[in-house]
Amino acid sequence: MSYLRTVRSLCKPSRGLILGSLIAAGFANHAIAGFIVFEAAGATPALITPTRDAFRTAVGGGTVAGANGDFGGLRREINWDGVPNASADPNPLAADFFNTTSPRGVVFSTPGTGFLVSANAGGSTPILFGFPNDFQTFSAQRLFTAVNSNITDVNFFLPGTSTAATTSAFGLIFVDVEVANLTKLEFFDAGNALLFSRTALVAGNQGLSFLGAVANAGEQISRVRITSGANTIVANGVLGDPNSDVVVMDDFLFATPAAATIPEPGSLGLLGLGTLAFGLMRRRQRDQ
Ligand SMILES: [Ca+2]
Ligand SMILES: [Ca+2]
Ligand SMILES: [Ca+2]
Repeated sequence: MSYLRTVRSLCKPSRGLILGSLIAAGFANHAIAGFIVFEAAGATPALITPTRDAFRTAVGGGTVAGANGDFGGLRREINWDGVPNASADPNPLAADFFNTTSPRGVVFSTPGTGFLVSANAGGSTPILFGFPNDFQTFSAQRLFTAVNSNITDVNFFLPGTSTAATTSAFGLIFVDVEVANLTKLEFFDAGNALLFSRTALVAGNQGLSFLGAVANAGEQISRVRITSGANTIVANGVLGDPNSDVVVMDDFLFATPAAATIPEPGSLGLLGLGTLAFGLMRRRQRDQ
């Protein structure tokens, strides 16, 4: 199954409320932000590939990566598969691996204790984090997870630098989503205001779920929070809680992080509207 739809996912405030918040805050375009959602779930990679491909097209296209997961300067991917053994299970993945060793403009953080990329076959560490009956790959052979937490935060930088940046689109593949409304994506702006939130489709045991969204009104995503199920991976073959849904991740796809621009294109019109409303209010007060 697959769905493509535009979601006005947050509030739909009345025009008066919008104008009120515009006057109070200067601009508040997140309140009427829209994102184009791409989502699909299925038992095999083939069932979600068309939706992944549609997301790729929406973010600039390309199917063959250049250096550092770069697709024409427009977008990036991380499939984890090229991570060396020294940075894979049982060894931790450095949080800034994909902005230093392989600069793609993302640095991870978590309330947990770190990150793991799963082992390749043929070594002494079991593949798929030691759960071959729960996980599979979308892209072979490696998967990704936070350790001791179901939360991964993704912060964006101009690739290879410490200059904070924003993206306009983010999507990923979840593995083994079995319970609804636990696994989700949240996007935040530079002021930490929530721009977008959506839960992943249930794919069943060992299934794959794609969830991504593309800004369609100039929204600038400063941080993505990924909530992967409710369970945690403690170490290879060890869960934090045997009774709740464990979910891990495969491919990340995102628009190449770029320097934030202020004001945003969508804000210009709103700012003008706010100024107009303010002017009208003052004129009305003056006329009374
Ligand atoms: Ca499972
Ligand atoms: Ca992979
Ligand atoms: Ca699960």
